[in-house]
Amino acid sequence: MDKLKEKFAAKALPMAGEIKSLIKEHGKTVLGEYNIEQVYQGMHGMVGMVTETSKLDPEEGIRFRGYTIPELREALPKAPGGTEPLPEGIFYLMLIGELPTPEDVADVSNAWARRSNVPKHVLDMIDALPLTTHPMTIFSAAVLALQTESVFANAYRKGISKKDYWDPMYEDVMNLIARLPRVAAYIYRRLYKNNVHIEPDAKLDWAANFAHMLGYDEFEVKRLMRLYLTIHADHEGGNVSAHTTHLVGSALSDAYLSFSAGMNGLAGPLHGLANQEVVRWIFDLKEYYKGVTPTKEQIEEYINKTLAEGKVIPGYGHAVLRKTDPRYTAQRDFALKYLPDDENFKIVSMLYEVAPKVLGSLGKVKNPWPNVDAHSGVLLIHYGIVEYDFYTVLFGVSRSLGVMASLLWDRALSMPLERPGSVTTEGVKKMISDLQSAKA
Ligand code: HAX
Repeated sequence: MDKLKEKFAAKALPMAGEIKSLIKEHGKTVLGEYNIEQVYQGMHGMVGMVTETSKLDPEEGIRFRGYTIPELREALPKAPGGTEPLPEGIFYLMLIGELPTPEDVADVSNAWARRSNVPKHVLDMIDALPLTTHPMTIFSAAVLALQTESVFANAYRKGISKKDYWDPMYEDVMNLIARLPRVAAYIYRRLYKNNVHIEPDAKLDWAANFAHMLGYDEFEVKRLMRLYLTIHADHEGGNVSAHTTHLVGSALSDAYLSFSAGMNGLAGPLHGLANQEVVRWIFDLKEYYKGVTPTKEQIEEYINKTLAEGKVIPGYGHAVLRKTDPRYTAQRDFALKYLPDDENFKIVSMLYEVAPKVLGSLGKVKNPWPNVDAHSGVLLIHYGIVEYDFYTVLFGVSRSLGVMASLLWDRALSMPLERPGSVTTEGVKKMISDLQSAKA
């Protein structure tokens, strides 16, 4: 048995009992109120689920098990000679709730290398899709095709006690995460590198092996990949990809079915697809100004043009955050250190000076500051990964760490079927008039 599995069981299973008593004693305690606006506008700010892995503060940004991104860039174990955390470490932290040692991280790395085999039918299925298919569609379909391997689905069919659900779910979660870099790299090489594939190297860590299979063996790309896959991992439970994975998983759909559903949400332009949209927007901006690096005034003019066309400025705004996203800041920090003279980074920096002012002046944008997606593309382009339609797949590979850790917690804590209520507008109107008559 993986050491991680033993540690998880020791940590999570007693908590299931604790939660039962907590609900028994305090189940009727009121957590908050909500209003009509929230019901109509995406349930923003309504607390409706429990997520153990991370918590988002509107002003401060994300904390993973209490640690901020700058703290984790310091504290998480790194590859020999590396400067950025290994994503294995953030997965361990989210799952176990404690900072891992280098040995813990090596154990996770080895477990994923051991579990990474992707069955041939999945690669054949990828090969069967037209080359014009969006990489996120292929990615989601490939995850579904992997569902043939679900240990949980198999155990459920054979008959398994509720209290043991977490056990096969652990196997699915680990196997799925282990297989994703190979699946994603296969999609990338097929679409953009003449269908010439690169075999995994089991000696490399998860992120370095991914960079290797994509075709980038340079130390600098591996360094970026470790940072990228760490900071995109989780953003508490309510974001579309995390919430979808959790919701679908609540029907006892296995990890593959749940994660594929989550990825379909990540593929939306208001969520993870924003990273490709940012780059498209920057390239359109450059083309508009005839390929010459635009000035701040021209950037402002182009923002206003985008807004006048009724479009959003991709990479800016957030449903919860009210300050610059610390994931943006971590990437900016990386760029200032390693690529300060990059032309696209300079545009991203000018945008940072101009866009919040313009968006803020509209008076309706609740958060005029940049989010994670405003920065990631220019770092990838700098190192030659220019195929921006693929960027959301990179995000998806990272997001697996958070949503899969959460799904495993869901099963260990016996989280039930999720089934919120809904209202009709007729019902809302009646509620309002009843309240008004009661007051009169
Ligand atoms: N550009 C232009 N207008 C924007 C805007 C932006 N970047 N952000 C918000 N607005 C507008 C909204 O469209 C809305 O306009 P209407 O009232 O006319 O409909 C108004 O400001 C109020 O919106 P809000 O309450 O501030 O924002 P929401 O919580 O409704 O939406 C979004 C949050 C992230 C969807 C939004 O800010 C947006 O569309 N941003 C651009 C797309 C983007 O970067 N998405 C990635 C977000 C982070 C993420 O999930 N990454 O994966």
